[in-house]
Amino acid sequence: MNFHLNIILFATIISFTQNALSYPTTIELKGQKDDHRIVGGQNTTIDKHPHMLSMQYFSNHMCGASVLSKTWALTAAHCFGATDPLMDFLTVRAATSFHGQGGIQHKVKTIIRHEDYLGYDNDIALLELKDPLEFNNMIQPIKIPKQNEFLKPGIIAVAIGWGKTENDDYLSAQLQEVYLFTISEEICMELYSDQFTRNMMCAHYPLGGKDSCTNDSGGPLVVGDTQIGIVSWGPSPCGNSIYPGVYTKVSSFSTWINCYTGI
Ligand code: 4AZ
Repeated sequence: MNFHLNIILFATIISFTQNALSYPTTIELKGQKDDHRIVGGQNTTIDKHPHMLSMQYFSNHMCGASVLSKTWALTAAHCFGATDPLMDFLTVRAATSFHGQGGIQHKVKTIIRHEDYLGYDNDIALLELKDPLEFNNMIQPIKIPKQNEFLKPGIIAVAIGWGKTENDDYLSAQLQEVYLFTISEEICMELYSDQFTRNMMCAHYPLGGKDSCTNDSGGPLVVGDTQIGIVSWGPSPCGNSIYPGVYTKVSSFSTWINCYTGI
């Protein structure tokens, strides 16, 4: 275990030094030990992440989702059971920093779960909206990578969501962001063996204490202007220093997304 931790720490320190000049890292380095939001994150606002959606059932936040176009959103398949929910009560809330107020609710017309979704493999779903979103400074589409585009390990990515803040039962009223580092597939495969597949990727904070968590699921992990991951699964409690959070690797599904959406 120590061996793994050392590798991760070493890789992260190396990549951190490489990226230190080009990323906003001061906040992350402080560690924020007394602030346990979204497991180590901080308040943020929708204008900084205008692709962010709250997926809601009977007006309760369930999962994150992201805007791909005016009529398509991306989320995780595990946000749904095997059968469809009552579609009249399934909405995405756009243009708000608070899942419980403001913004605009759009009904979901269709849920497309990945055909090979099983356990946590192929944990991806598309939502077709009944009425198109209107883009503005609080609603904008996010880019997705090219199919099988290589993902550099050790780069900084931001996870956002209204999920559990302290491994307890409370959602965060305000949108949270947390800066994490991507990890190589080899390291993640060693840590999770058979549970980890080539359709997944990992991200963590090497000291622990920063992570996505329950109800952040389906939300985006973003590098620059591109969504590289979808919050999928991870250790419980969240924020483990050795076992990283696991995300659906979006670049494994770009062709699949294109088939349904034309994007
Ligand atoms: C969850 O319970 C969950 N740290 C989602 C993501 C992560 C952990 C748990 C990743 O849905």
